[in-house]
Amino acid sequence: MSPELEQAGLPSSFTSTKVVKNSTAKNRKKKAQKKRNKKHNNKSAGYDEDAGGEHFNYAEEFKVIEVLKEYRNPFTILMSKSERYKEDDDCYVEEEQEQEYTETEDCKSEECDADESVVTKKKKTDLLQKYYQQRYDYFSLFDEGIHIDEEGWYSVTPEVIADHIAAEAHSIALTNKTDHDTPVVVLDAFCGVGGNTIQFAKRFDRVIAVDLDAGRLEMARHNAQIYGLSERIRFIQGDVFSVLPDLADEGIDVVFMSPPWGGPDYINRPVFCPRNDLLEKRGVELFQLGRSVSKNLILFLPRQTDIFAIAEMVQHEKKENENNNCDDCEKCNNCDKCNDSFVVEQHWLRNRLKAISIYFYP
Ligand code: MGP
Ligand code: SAH
Repeated sequence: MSPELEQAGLPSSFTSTKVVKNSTAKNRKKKAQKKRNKKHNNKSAGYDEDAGGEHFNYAEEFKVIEVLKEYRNPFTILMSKSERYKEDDDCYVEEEQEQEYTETEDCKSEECDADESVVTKKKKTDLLQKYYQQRYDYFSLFDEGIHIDEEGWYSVTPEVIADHIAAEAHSIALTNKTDHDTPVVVLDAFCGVGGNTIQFAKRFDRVIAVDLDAGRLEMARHNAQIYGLSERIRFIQGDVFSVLPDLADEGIDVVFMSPPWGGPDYINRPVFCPRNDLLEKRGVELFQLGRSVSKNLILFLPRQTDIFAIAEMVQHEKKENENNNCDDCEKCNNCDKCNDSFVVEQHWLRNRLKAISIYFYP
């Protein structure tokens, strides 16, 4: 166990941080102005805008559980400048990986240079090998005959993380449920090979699992059978954009979305834009669709997701529904009704930041 985690009293296998956003654009502008005024005073306290002070800009925006802030600065994933990202200590991992793929022994030979497909194949094999090594992280019952295809390998949510999300989702569903006599239902809009679906089925009365790919959906059904949970899952093959509107009357308490991030190369983007990098620039539409099915929405996204773009999506939604604001919202900008808030959670596995979840709920 790392000394930091031991000190924090956290398990080494899995920890999660909650970052609560609670700030409007106006507040941000005011804070930015305040910060500019303070810039020179702050230099003595380690704040230096020219040398990476943007960390601190973000830090002021968010409220963080202190002990985890000490463990690892969660704001390193939120930087918007690519140069900054490259300079960051954590970045060596990605650079190392890139080297590994382009400079392997085979690739240096003339023969290999001449045949690009060999390089691609090698890269692919190495990549799948990396995921295969983590097979028990993905499914503890892997040896019972779990089925996974290529996209499944690089997209499946590790079991301990999926279990944690399921617990959070269930608690959100129960808290916001009005009719406690009806079943507690979750929609897994991108079910893949079933990493999340299976963990949801452990806690929820009913799970609706949707995926565009019939083969992968069948794998999810098969895998759920291995866990003895397929009975409570309804599998639907189709495109979320056409399937979800028809599910509005299904009494869905919470929607979970783990869409494709553009393949394993998603990590090479310094910042992942939830508007443009999801489903051919349909990120905003996806968010709105999820919220139209249930106000309780969870998005599972890359670790380097631009959180401010998420905030903008929420604010836009607020503006569209101005009736929900308080009577004096323009001036107020600070009451519960006018303030936007959502929770960002980092998912760590063996000291590695794997992904984030963003929880939206009333
Ligand atoms: P990763 O960064 O591709 O690999 O995925 P790895 O080896 O787990 O990370 P490393 O930094 O330790 O090397 C990290 C996690 O993100 C995976 O376990 C999946 O849960 C999730 N994930 C990755 N991709 C490419 C996708 C995707 O396209 N969609 C979804 N929903 N999840 C993904
Ligand atoms: N959470 C899953 C992984 C999801 S990967 C797990 O743990 O196993 C993303 C999935 O979204 C892929 O299986 C892909 O087939 C599916 N998908 C992509 N576009 C889609 C769409 N428009 N509608 C529904 N599913 C889609």
